[in-house]
Amino acid sequence: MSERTFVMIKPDGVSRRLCGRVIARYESKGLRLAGMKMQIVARELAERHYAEHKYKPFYGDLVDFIMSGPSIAMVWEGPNAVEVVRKMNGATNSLKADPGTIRGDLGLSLQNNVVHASDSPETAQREIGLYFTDAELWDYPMPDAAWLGQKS
Ligand code: FUP
Repeated sequence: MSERTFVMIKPDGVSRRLCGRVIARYESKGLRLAGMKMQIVARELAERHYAEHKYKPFYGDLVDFIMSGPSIAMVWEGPNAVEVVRKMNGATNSLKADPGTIRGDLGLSLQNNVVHASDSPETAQREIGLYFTDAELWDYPMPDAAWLGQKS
């Protein structure tokens, strides 16, 4: 069954010109891009996004970092998308993330870890709702699925 997940290319990924490579990985995996938006996240949105970390010592730095430059918010869709994207992103700390993952291959540190992705379908629904309206999310046929005679 198809599932949607929220993904962000963080300011470090944008400024280091890694967007194309990150997006290509999700596309190559067969996921479908359902929504995309570039912005400098407003403080209120950043605080709502990371509300679960509000009382952690790194919260202030995290919010400042996510607002430090333009980021790209995206919704990716496909079977098991939440788990698939988390695996592709790798461990939170880039220095501990396995080679072959986005953070393992491209990330610099715990904070500069290139991407964010939802950690559960429930979180995905909440985060997608923070960043996108329904009208900003797109459904369209996948030609490769049609060629294979599958439902998209
Ligand atoms: P993840 O789900 O992999 O994005 O990781 P978390 O939700 O645990 O953390 C969110 C972000 O907070 C991480 F991307 C980096 C930052 N962080 C720190 O800066 N210090 C920490 O000790 C833990 C997380």
